[in-house]
Amino acid sequence: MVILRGYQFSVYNRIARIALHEKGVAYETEEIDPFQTDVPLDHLRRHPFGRVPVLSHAGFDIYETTAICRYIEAAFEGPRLLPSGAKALGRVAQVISIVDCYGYRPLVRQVFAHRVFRPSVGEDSDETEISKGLEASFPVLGALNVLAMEGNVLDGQNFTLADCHLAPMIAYFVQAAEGANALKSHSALADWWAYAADRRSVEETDPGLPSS
Ligand SMILES: N[C@@H](CCC(=O)N[C@@H](CS)C(=O)NCC(=O)O)C(=O)O
Repeated sequence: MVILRGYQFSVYNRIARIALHEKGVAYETEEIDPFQTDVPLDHLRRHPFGRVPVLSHAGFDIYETTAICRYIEAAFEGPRLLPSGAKALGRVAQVISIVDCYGYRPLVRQVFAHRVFRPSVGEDSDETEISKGLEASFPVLGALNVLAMEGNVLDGQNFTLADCHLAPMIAYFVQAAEGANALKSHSALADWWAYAADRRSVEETDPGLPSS
């Protein structure tokens, strides 16, 4: 049995879900909100840093989304989510690292959270966070646009673990008008998003907003 333990609105949770859907793996979910103070002890035993997601498969627990996705790719049959060529494989790892290190905070925690998510749950938002996030998002979008133009990754044809990783972040970012505008000026990345947004695994895992 496969169980994905995570928070429905988490982009990292969605990355793992997209990989599971792409592979055609049946799974159950256990909802854990890591932002609450009462994260269950069982979860902290599985994830010593108290974040989500954790994947459990036949008694084997694994956390860190990149590791989870690599495990899904190796453990299950289904379409391959990693290319075989050295350059493409390197680019997949590079996109994932860019997204984790430089993209998540500005795109999701600053722009999306303050412009879209917080208002949707009646929480205050901070315009300074949105401006800072937007400013920090430009080098990230620029770097990803260059990689998309090169053609080894985010090519709109071969769906890889890089696509799984980036799609939930862009899906949130473009819900803010500022985010949608910023994406438009990065045409290769915008073309990639037009392709990825229509992908069945991306559509099926859309968490919506708490208020919707
Ligand atoms: N490096 C972790 C990051 C996971 C992560 O940051 N998840 C967020 C939800 S999107 C979380 O659990 N946040 C809780 C917190 O920041 O306390 C991974 O790749 O799984």
